[in-house]
Amino acid sequence: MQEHYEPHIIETQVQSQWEAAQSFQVKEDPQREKFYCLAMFPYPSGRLHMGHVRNYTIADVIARYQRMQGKNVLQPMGWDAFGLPAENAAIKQGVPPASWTYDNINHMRTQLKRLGFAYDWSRELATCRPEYYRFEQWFFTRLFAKGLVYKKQAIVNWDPVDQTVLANEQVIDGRGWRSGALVERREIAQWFLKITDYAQELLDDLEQLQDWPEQVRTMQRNWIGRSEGVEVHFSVAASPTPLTVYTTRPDTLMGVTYLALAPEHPLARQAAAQNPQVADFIEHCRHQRISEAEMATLEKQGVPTGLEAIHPLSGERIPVWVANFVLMEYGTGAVMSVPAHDQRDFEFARAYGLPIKQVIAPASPEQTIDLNQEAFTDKGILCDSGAFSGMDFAQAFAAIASTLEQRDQGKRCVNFRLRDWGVSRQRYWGCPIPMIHCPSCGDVPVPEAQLPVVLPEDVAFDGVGSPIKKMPSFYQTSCPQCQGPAQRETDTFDTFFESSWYYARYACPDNTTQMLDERARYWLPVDHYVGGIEHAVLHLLYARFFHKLLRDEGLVSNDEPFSRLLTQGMVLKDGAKMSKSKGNTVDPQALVDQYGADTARLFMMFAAPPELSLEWSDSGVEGASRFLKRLWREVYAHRQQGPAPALAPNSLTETQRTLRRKTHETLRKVSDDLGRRHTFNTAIAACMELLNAVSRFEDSAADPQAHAVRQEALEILVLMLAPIVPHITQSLWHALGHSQSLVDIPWPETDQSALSRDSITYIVQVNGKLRAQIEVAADASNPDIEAAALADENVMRHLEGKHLKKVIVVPKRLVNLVVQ
Ligand code: ANZ
Ligand code: ZN
Repeated sequence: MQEHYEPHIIETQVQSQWEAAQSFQVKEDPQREKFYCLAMFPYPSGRLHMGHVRNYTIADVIARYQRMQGKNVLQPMGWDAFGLPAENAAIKQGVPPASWTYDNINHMRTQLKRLGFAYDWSRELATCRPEYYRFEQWFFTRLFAKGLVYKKQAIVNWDPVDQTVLANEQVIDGRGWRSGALVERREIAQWFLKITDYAQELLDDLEQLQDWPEQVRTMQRNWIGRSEGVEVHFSVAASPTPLTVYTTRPDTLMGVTYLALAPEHPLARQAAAQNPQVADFIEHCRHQRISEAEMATLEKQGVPTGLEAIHPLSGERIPVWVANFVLMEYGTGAVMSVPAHDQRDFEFARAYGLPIKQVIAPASPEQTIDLNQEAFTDKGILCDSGAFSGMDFAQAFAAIASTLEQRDQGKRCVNFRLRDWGVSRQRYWGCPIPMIHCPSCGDVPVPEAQLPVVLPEDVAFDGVGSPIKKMPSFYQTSCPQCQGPAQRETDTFDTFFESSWYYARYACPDNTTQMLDERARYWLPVDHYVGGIEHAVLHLLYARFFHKLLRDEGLVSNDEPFSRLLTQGMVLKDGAKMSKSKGNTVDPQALVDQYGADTARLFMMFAAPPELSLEWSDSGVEGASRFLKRLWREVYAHRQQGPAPALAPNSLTETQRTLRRKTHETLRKVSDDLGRRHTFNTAIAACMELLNAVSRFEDSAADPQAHAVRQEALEILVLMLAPIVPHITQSLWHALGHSQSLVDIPWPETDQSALSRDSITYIVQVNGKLRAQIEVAADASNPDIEAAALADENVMRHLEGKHLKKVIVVPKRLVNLVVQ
């Protein structure tokens, strides 16, 4: 054993041992419990950033820990390789997006290997390769055949100067990022996937995901946005078909004073044909990009159409307006406006002098409202509503819905905020959508035998439009049905398409004939998925949807792709998110170059629990490095005394027993921290304490049992740290006298007899109520006992938000915490 810790030497040695032994290549083994651990794959932007290092270290620690539990662990890695940054870089640097991407992949693969992640590299995939995307093209044609794919006109951001469609992130303050031109809304034909057919199931199955953060489940629930309401039909004087609105507040029906249409509503267009003021307004709205988030702050604007509708119950005539705050994409694209009880309707009515009619009174007489100031939006008791007056919300909902249904003037319905997934992108660097447009047969999918539709990679890329749109050799083709001349689709898939199924493809990346095979059924679902909270909705919802599509095609056998989800926090510097645009990044490569991979990994895992943000600190890195040096020194000094004899637990001195107890107490805690709580930072803190105890341990060279006790402590310490700092521990494991590779050693078992003999059970009370039982060493001091009581999870819950006034320790019996 070397006297000094030289991370660069041992890390490259250990990594080549793993590589030579193919230590992390795995095969399906039905005899063993499988564990599929996955971190969200990176976009190959050029270099790893600290967020990657944190993400991949967390997953690696979990994977290595589970392997030590004897499981058959799969941990793969690949590249989310299509996307806009490659196009932007290509414009700036004049290289084709493909070669830029492949260069980045090569560089980042080297960086990942240098960090020592336990990946099965034989399964590496890149989504920009035809071997990968051919199967999503095939799958898309399957979905088309099943009626789950359709084409419709949809709005895009159009840059009139560059003559190109812009992604949302390319629109800055309403202008094109390159040209600076005012962006227009333009309607073009695009492909959609019917995710709304799965809305209810996507919502219901969130209940299965108990091991997901509640926050993520709530975000998905809100995004899906199920609501129960009523569709009400209003007949319109000049129109043969009634105008239908969607409302969640049918109880306010008698307070309707006008109707409002989205600018894109067919009736609004009809009115525009006769009324230039309406036409102007619709044109004006085309330039206003309105997302739902912007709606709340938008200045409410509108024009009357001149049309009149008939109230279904009162028969009154009410005016129909066009308004900018009504979305065509939600409900029916038309609303019944109740200014007294809806704030948007209220503001609009005030701006245009429309009547405000109260029909809901507060349920409690104490509550006062002022309809001169704002709408009263709470649910309450109906007033001024004829036969419905006096009813509460639920009664009125039922009564009004039934009345409308009996008269054929409406029906109850469920609505989802979730929209169908528009997958067309008018971009070059993506997977070609496998469709052909024939002038006589219409849209025809590319037949299986002609797949993949390969994206030409060797292109001149200038950023003005997509090169394949200007490349007849790409888009000119013949119709698979009538053989006549036809045009290939030149749009590509949204890159979320590729990232929606990559986790499954890792099971069988070498299958050239099938998208997925029986190996996917062995490995799926992913047992532990690790990634950023920014993917809480889109990626994670699309992947859940895709998994259900795969299931319905018979390709996977369960309902959900990710059993457990961990969303890691951000990496901060000086309290701000580390990002290129802020110029406050620390390059992980420099960190690894200076200190080695183990220090980088240890720092990341020690600085914060995984879900919380992590503040970068140079002294934290120094501290991590010092700890590893000390560990090395301790093992070195120990082994200078030669090999240790067998441990004889029953003939130990008091100090020897104390160190053994500490060793096994630490093991018990670390097992729980790594396996269940995923609080790697507290696990590391416990290991540091154990190392302190080893250093303090008085060892008389004459007593071989002292040597044996310390050997055990160091071995267990090395094993516990192995998932976090796999290189140094592998070297130290050999130095401690073992020839087998550390990656094949199981997690050690706690020796209960080392723990229990000298421990006492204390009862912990909070304000006299039993809240926990804790095991405390017989010789523990009062502060130790107190600390152990306060560290208990259940006790912590009962202390939350309270003030601890007093702690009473009754020796050998109980701890009472007095709180206020
Ligand atoms: C009358 C009413 C009275 C409404 C009232 C609310 C309060 P959620 O709950 O999110 O589903 N709405 C319906 N379609 C719309 C569209 N296309 N654009 C903008 N707003 C639309 O929202 C349903 C409510 O949002 C509906 O209920 C409708 O306004 C409005 F005191 O109808 B309500
Ligand atoms: Zn044809």
